[in-house]
Amino acid sequence: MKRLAVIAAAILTATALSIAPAAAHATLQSSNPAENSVLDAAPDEVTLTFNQTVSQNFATVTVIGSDGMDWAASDPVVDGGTVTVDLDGLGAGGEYTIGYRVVSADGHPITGSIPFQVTPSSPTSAAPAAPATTETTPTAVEETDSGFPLWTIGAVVAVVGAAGVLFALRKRSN
Ligand SMILES: [Cu+2]
Repeated sequence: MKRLAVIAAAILTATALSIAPAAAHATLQSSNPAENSVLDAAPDEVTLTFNQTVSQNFATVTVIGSDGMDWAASDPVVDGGTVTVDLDGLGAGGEYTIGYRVVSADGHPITGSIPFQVTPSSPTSAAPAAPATTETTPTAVEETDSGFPLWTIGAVVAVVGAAGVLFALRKRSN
């Protein structure tokens, strides 16, 4: 029983470590809208193209406006190396930031953000971009991470493994 616990702990720890090894992981190749692009209308969807297949699970994409709202109107759809999220319009003209988090085939989470602008050509600029004032501007867009990060699995496994080792050691010292 004691030995079993030790073996189980060893296996679990090895499994946790095997999540880590680095193979070439996915990198973002392009996006639509492109980084720093200036659009005169809200796009229908956001597409991210990676250089290799990414995991069907764990993908999250947000489209955060300067109002702090997430305008992504669907869950991300992963098709090979392409991740798409629908937009159901956007808010006022201004800055938006695509925030993404995907897990590449080698298990590494890939995160990034892609800023773009929408400047409606209509004369009614509802929300003019405020010029630099001393007013505090909300710069940090907190990325809500609704995905289930792989590292938490590793952490849980590691904790379970450590507990098993501790248990075994404690039994031995009795
Ligand atoms: Cu990697």
